[in-house]
Amino acid sequence: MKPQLLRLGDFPPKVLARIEARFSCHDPAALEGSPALRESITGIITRSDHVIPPEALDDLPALRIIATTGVGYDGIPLAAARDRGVVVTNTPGVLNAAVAEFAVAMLLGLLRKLPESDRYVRSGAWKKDDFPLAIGLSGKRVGIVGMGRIGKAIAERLAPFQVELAYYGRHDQGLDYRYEADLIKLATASDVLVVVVPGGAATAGLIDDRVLAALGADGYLVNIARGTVVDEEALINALQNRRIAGAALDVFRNEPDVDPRFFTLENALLAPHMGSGTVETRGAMLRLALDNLESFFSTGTALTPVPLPKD
Ligand code: 8YV
Repeated sequence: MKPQLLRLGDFPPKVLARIEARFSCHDPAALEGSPALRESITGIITRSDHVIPPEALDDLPALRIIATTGVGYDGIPLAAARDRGVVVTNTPGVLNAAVAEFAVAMLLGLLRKLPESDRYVRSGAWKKDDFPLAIGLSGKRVGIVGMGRIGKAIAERLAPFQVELAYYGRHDQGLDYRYEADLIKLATASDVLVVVVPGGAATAGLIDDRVLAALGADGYLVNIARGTVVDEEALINALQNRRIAGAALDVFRNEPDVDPRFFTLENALLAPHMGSGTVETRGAMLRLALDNLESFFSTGTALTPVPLPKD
């Protein structure tokens, strides 16, 4: 008998079909009024951009594993999982290239005014006046906030653009790029900040009005991490008052209900959390999530478990 999974978060039909080829997959509604089904659930499959409240794990006495299709696990109640002896897995590594190249694409699009240029040509404005000059990337000082696997992949892709790279993180990793232990100092010495730290309580509001002020009126922000990492009120205010030059954002608080004030900002490039959104990458993420489940159910060990909090 196939292991019984609870599906939390939306999955397209083709993805569901691939899950159901290997597991029996149920949505929360199917468990309502069915104690027997609820008691048969041994795994949860979810998405990293879906937040699971701790109480969702209640009344699942047979739950043993939560597998997310994504590298971020800030939406998973880790302490609740730990307390219940539940393993949590993510899909690290397989999305580094996709997310990194999208961060570079957003930065170039922002600096070179790509969205505006497309609208300009389509509108016929080219017949009336010149398109405004943009900003080049070459020679700029780029500060990477969070030098994990994806941060490193971004740095590797930016280096050929002849930029000056520096980074902020928990410790100096002895890389070829300058390490800055003080985020304000990094922002002060950067033309661009690329935010790629993990989401969660430890990074909530990390990019606040002080950091934005240090980045300055000629500075640009790229957020490919989580919406929670940025103080959105401070960012909107900085963009509205041009206290920073622009921002490219792939993530927002309360996705997909993006704060409508972003929609009127000409110095913001907006994307729908699509950093890992390529056919190849989402396929690899799903495969790894399903392989984690299969490995765990057949051997008792997962392939890529995440560390659970000790206290
Ligand atoms: C999302 C992401 O997971 O991997 C992550 O942490 O944020 C993205 O890849 C994507 O929405 C698919 O779940």
